[in-house]
Amino acid sequence: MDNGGDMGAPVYLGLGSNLGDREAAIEDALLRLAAGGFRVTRRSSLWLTEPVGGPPQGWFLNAVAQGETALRPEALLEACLATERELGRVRAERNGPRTIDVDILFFGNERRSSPGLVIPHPRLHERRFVLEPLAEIAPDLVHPVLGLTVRELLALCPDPSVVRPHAPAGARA
Ligand code: PH2
Ligand code: MG
Ligand code: MG
Repeated sequence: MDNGGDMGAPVYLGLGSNLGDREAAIEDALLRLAAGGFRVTRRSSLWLTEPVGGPPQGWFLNAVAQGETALRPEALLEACLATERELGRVRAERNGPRTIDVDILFFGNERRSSPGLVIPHPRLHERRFVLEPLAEIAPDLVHPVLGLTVRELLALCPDPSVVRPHAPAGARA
């Protein structure tokens, strides 16, 4: 049956950068993902976030994008990893500094659990740097496994790390 061009339920990606021009990396990544078949329908603002885990490292800019895609989850993951490579990400140390990280948070209500791809992202509910930007654009979205809204997950999140709005370039002191 013709689905009238429906690309399915919204997909949410998390983006993070703490190396180089962080803001440019997030913008560049979103453009590359769009070119690769992820149509961005909403995006959060940029949030300045304290690093969680990993070695001592600089603060991140984090953001979340909502979009639609005809790609299967595995193909979208490939597009995310290709974007990371194109932006010069070098995977040295787990949770180490990176020019860009692009994670699939939700893919509609789908669930996946293979070694390279777990959907929903298995740690998103533990991470304020994901929940805060997600709550900005989708507070009523229900986590398909945990059965709680993003707003509820944020209220319950024990992560004490600092997450605050990133002042736009023109408004910085
Ligand atoms: N990503 C991680 C580990 N820690 N901390 C912040 N603040 N932002 C991130 O994007 C981040 C992190 C693993 O991908
Ligand atoms: Mg990540
Ligand atoms: Mg990642």
